[in-house]
Amino acid sequence: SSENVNVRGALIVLEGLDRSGKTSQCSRLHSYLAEQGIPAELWRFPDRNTCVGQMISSYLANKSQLDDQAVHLLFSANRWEKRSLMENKLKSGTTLIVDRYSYSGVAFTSAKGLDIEWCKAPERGLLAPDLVLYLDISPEEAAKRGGYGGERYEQLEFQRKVSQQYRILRDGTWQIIDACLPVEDVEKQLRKLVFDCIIACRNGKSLSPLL
Ligand code: FDM
Repeated sequence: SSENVNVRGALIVLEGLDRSGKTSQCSRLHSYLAEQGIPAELWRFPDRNTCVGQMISSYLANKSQLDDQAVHLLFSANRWEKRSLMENKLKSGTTLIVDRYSYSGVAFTSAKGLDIEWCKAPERGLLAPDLVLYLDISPEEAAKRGGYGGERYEQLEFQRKVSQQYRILRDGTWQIIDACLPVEDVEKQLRKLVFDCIIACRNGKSLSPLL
């Protein structure tokens, strides 16, 4: 019906440590939404396809060195360069399922010892997610899952620090999901939360900037 013209999509972000299951849950959610006939796209940050993304990718692969501040700002710029497309997609009714966002930016850089407020500053003004889903797993459990890919941050000691920073960042609006439950149980919880969020956005919940 013509009522659907102004309906917007939801900005849904999945966060968590490496090996928490984010990426596979993102693609499960995406298929679920497709089955439901809900327009949705799968996004991820860093987006390694842009020029900035390629610099980040080479840094993560230990093929280049950058100061902590410089790479932090590249990660942020990588979100800024996608901001207007993101807004257009959402306004045209597409839901975005995003694998990592500003919270990864702040958690990973502040885990290196940089001031958390300094880390947050360049994120202000990006679009605020409608829903943050945190796949909760201890660094030790995550490490047991194996398959750390050998990129720069994929080490237990560092993941412990990242985990602490995520703890500082979470607020009452985050949905914390126990990532050690069977995949199907995690999936079931995520489906419900995502579905409800999409309905809330359709019913007029407004898009806002990240503060
Ligand atoms: N990462 C990711 C950051 O340090 N800052 C950011 O802003 C983002 C989005 O990059 F270790 C880190 C987190 C992870 C690495 O992520 C690459 P993927 O999900 O493995 O591609």
